[in-house]
Amino acid sequence: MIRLYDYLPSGNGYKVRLLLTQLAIPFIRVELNILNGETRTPEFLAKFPNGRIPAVEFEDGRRLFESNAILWYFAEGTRFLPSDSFARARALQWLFFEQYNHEPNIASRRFLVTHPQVQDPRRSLMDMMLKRGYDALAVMESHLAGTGHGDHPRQWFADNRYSIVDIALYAYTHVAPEGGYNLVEYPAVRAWLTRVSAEPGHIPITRA
Ligand SMILES: N[C@@H](CCC(=O)N[C@@H](CS)C(=O)NCC(=O)O)C(=O)O
Repeated sequence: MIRLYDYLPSGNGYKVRLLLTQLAIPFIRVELNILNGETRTPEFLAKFPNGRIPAVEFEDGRRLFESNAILWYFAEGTRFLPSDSFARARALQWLFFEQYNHEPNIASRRFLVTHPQVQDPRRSLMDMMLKRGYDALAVMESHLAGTGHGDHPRQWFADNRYSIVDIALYAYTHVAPEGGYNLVEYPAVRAWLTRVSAEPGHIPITRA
């Protein structure tokens, strides 16, 4: 069976947990405590040199890390990933956006706020992360509310239906208040969060 190396509070791990659950793909979840260096042991690094979860190991020994690459692999050929080439490029656009503009600010700030005991040089960047996280939320709000030139309101991020892009962006947006973000000025984002959580097979981030 597939083994998913995971850490329950992690939104990146949650993305994979959520998709596998919604696809009804069985998996064994291996919980690693990232605070105790359990992803930095010689054994783990020999398999996953990036030293981070989520990471997946298949029965035949193949391995995959990076949450959005894992989502892409499992979503291929399912309703969670468009087949049209432009829609797929749009999906990638949002997955890269999530990793470059959204996660490094919103997820990192949440981690630092919820783990005050962890010493981390990024603590000097809390204000910058707050500002950049709000910038990312504004981009999402504009897409969903359809406020751009010649634009229209949208329910989802890619191809007019729920997809791995919604999963990837939902993972840290719905817990953004834990990192000090107030979503009151993002009504379209809040309505989209409610839609995502109403999808069949949805599980909360706290569900192992
Ligand atoms: N870009 C990676 C980020 C993975 C990541 O930062 N994982 C964190 C938990 S959310 C981790 O394992 N940290 C442990 C460490 O750095 O030692 C992804 O999307 O999978």
